[in-house]
Amino acid sequence: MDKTEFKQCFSRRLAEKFAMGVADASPNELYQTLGSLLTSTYSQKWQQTWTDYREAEQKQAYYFSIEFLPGKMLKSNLLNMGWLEMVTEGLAELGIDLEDLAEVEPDMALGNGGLGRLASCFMDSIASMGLPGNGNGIRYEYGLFKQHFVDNYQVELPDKWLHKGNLWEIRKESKAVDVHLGGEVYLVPDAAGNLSPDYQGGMTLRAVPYDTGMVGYQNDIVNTMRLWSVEIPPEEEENYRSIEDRRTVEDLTSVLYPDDSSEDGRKLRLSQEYFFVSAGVQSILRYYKQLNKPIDKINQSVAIHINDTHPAMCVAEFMRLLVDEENLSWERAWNLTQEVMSYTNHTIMAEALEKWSINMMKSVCPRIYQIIEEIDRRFVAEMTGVHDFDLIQRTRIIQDNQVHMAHLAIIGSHSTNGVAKLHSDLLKSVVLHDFYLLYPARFNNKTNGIAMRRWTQLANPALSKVLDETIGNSWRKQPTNLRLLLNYTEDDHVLAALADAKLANKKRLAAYIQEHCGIEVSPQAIFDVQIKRLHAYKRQLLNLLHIIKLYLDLKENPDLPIEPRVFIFGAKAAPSYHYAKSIIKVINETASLINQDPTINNKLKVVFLENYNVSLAERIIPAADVSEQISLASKEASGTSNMKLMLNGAVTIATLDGANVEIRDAVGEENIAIFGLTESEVYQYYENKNYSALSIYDENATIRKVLATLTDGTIPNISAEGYEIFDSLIKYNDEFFVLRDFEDYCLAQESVNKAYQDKRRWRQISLRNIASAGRFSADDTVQRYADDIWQIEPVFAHEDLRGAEHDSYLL
Ligand code: 26Q
Repeated sequence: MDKTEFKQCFSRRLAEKFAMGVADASPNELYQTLGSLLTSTYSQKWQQTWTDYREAEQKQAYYFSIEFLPGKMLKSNLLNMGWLEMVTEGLAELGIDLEDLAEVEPDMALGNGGLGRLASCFMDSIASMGLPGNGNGIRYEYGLFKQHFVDNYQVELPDKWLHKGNLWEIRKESKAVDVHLGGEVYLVPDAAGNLSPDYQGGMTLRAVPYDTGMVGYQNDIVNTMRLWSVEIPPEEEENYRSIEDRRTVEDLTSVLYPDDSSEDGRKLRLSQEYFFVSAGVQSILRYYKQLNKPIDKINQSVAIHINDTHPAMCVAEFMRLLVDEENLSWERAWNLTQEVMSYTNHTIMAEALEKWSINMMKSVCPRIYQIIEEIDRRFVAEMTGVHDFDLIQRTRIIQDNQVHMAHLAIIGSHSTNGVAKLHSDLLKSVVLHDFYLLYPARFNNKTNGIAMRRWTQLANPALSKVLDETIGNSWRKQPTNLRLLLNYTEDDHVLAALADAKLANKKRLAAYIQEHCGIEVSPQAIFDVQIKRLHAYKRQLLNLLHIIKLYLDLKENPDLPIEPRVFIFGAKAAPSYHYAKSIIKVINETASLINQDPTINNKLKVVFLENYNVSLAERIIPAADVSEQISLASKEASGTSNMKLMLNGAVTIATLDGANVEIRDAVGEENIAIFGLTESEVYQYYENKNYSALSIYDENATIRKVLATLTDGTIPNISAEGYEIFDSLIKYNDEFFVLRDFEDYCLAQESVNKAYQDKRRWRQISLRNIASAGRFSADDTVQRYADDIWQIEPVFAHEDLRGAEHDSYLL
């Protein structure tokens, strides 16, 4: 479609939908119009993709994730369809700014953070690599809460993201399945004498899928992300008369649990997990059976991926359907299950390892519990005599009246992977060491990646333009070609162009900060960014303590030669995470103190942006000079904002944790500021039990001075929070070794300050970071999953199956 055609189509569609002309339409009406033009255009490719997959009879992967975090989809779909430039220009000629209408789209925020965003980057990459892969998750009525600050405290508001409808989704009532929850199950002999389950009581709910097209990057492929929503089956209506009963059902897919990295243990959460697992697995089986292939060859057609343990019940649900419904023997079903399933671990924090009490699992999904019991029984029987008793006791699924979901996922699958080299090594040597002894061949690493297109082409057009002009545009399809930039490290013209792009992005962010926080920041200052969920192990506190130190230093010596810096935070705390909320309060109060202090003379500003989400990330990341990746070594499984910031030319200050290690290897030691304990030093402290925060405090006057501000009134309005944080460090011995790393962190910060003072050197370091980020493309990560774990291939038949007239997005 060319621009002239587009303008005609757009105006016609607007008239049809709203009986309006461009001059009268609101941004929302324009957005709805453009969106519907896109969906009606790609739906043809979508249907074709379904047909191709069916006819090619190739294996497909299903990515089960309780979270997806796509953010806004309009511009990403435009880009992937190859329409972005044409539509931007066409709309401009109609007097419309694409940005204005893109702003109208609510973020699709059905995830907490890294894990959910990774799932969405993978969806983009799977489609863009032409791979047959689908997403499977929950269509929450409310996304992650919206964060507001009131008196510098976090307050949560509901995210009613669907209130104006969602134009990307299609409700597929004909593909609904029933899910049984609760009640009791008895095993009774059938006519052939086999035991079969007899369900008593409980409730049967309808799972209705809403499909969203995942448009591949300029390759005519449109895959599917299928999200399930609960409904009362029409034939059950009379059983749900009261508002309370109806509410119990509707609650099931109402809200996303807002805790990341902490086990919750509530019944509704377990019900959510079983609901989307059962709906997804049933729908996969139904589809497979329509192909008329033998059930015991299903492993050749289906790969199911378990994203963290939340969907681990896939193992038992798949067994249930094969054994109870398809009448396969246990042994055959078990082999198929293990071949179909694979599992990714995203965490090393013990408190995040999911466990459910036997009683709760029995009450939510009794048949699944029976099956897990049998899996566990056979596991123990098989291992007995081969491995020692203690090892078996530590690795079995059911222990201490609890079901260990990671154990179920590992035992029931053929692959367990971590998300960065260091993390995968730690899984083998520490966290899942016992399992590594049992199944060494199952363990592998798949370092995370990011959707390069969103994080450069969409988020940073200024940088993209400089890249095109310098190294050509091949990096857009092949991000490792960013390496070509290294030929220009000594080219002052290119260094200046990159710096200009960065400055333009900083001006844009500065305007946003002015508008939303009423704080004036200079775009010439260093923009120092820490954006991620608020969690003690991520150590936003370390960042804060360093800020307080700078503040005290400047108060003492206003002429201190430091580059002006703006410290920018974006972070939500889980609503029930008291300590994390206290950190937010203290950062906010420190910000007020510093920003209003005229003696600081604008050398220091602190900005905590409200409601950090994907859209805000797209605004902040292109404007960042410094990337804070300062988790305690061994605690951050990978991190992905580290990759996004590097790609956008920020210089990283980091501990050797997660993917930071691989970032250092890629960019070279001279182009990153590494500090702090290593993972093995951290483990040594654990082993020797000899960490003493108090001794560090006693021996370090700077630390004493900085910590005093928490309780002596220097930082106003934080008496409770200040003591809480002080006590966490001194009384409770500083769980995440903040004080131990403080001095080294300050030195690293000084080196960053110094590097920035040499403009040319800074620009070169920034260039080397951009040039080295290509290896973190999610396209490559996903290709490794496809090759090593899922064994899926692009549908090559594609080209032949479709006529030439379908070759581009024609209307
Ligand atoms: C569990 C039970 C009950 C309620 C909530 C949860 C829950 C929800 C979300 C537990 C964990 C999460 C999210 C974890 C997460 O985002 N982990 C991050 O995954 C990223 C992608 O691999 C990594 O880069 C990060 O290092 C890791 O922290």
